[in-house]
Amino acid sequence: MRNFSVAAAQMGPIQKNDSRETVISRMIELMDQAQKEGADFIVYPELALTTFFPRYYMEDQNDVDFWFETDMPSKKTNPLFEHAKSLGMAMSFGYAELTPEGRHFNTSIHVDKTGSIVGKYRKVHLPGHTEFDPKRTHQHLEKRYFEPGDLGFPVYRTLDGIFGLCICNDRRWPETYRVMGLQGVEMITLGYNTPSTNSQKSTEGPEKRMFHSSLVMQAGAYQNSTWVIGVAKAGIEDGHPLFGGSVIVNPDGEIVAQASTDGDELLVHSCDLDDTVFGKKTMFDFVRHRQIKHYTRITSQVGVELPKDL
Ligand code: ING
Repeated sequence: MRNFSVAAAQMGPIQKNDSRETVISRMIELMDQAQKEGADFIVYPELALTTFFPRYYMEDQNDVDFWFETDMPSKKTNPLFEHAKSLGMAMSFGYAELTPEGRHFNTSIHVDKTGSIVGKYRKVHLPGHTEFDPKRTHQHLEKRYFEPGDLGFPVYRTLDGIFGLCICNDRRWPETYRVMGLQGVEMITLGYNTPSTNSQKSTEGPEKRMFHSSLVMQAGAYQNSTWVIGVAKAGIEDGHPLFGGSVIVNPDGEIVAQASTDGDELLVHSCDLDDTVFGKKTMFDFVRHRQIKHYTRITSQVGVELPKDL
């Protein structure tokens, strides 16, 4: 038994004018509630410190950099780190990272109970576009404001198990889970900020969005026999709706807890990392079943290449 209690801390909307301090106090409130409910580890969303600013077209780099953190922890985020340490609570959360070299990433970290950053990840799959697109009901400019992550999909040992991170759009790509699965991952934590409606396809509403979001996390969990914790930033941010649907998915791909609101909401569930063992020893015992000589297209091709004789 390698049991511990996870709190998926879904966050409601963060408005453009909300200060980092206001957000940090909301995160601390959720952490206190998680502590009361016996959680050892709290998981916050993608870009948890600010509104989802990639929905706005900006040209002035100073306007863009306003949304980024140059230090982690910093004066503004230290209270969160100190509070977690005082409670002996591990945590993971996402933020916009501006490195000393001036590089911009959509980043997530895992901080252990002693306050050390034990895991760091920079979002690899950036959705959306780089220039203003007048055809869209709202912009999605992650390709404009972030570079693709340069850390790969690392795993790290903490809480007596093997953990990994990914972020939002990453959850839609099977490669994300498999690369971590091939490193023995037992729990993947991810945050997301997903618009309720498609800016290009008016027929796609929140139900379809929610279906796809759960589908990909359940598949990733099952196909790699790992826990997946998916945590939304939800609600209406300055008129732009994001959907919730945060989930805790077990290594069988079953949703064991799901958010029912679009606000700040805590899901607490006891997770046993040993629940990953059966799948890794049977159906997804990769070394016994995978035939990699037939998989070469997956890393040798970016896009579709029709066979010559097709
Ligand atoms: N958000 C979305 C996501 O992958 C998106 C991007 C929007 C995908 C709409 C599909 C449809 O959940 C982020 N931040 O990646």
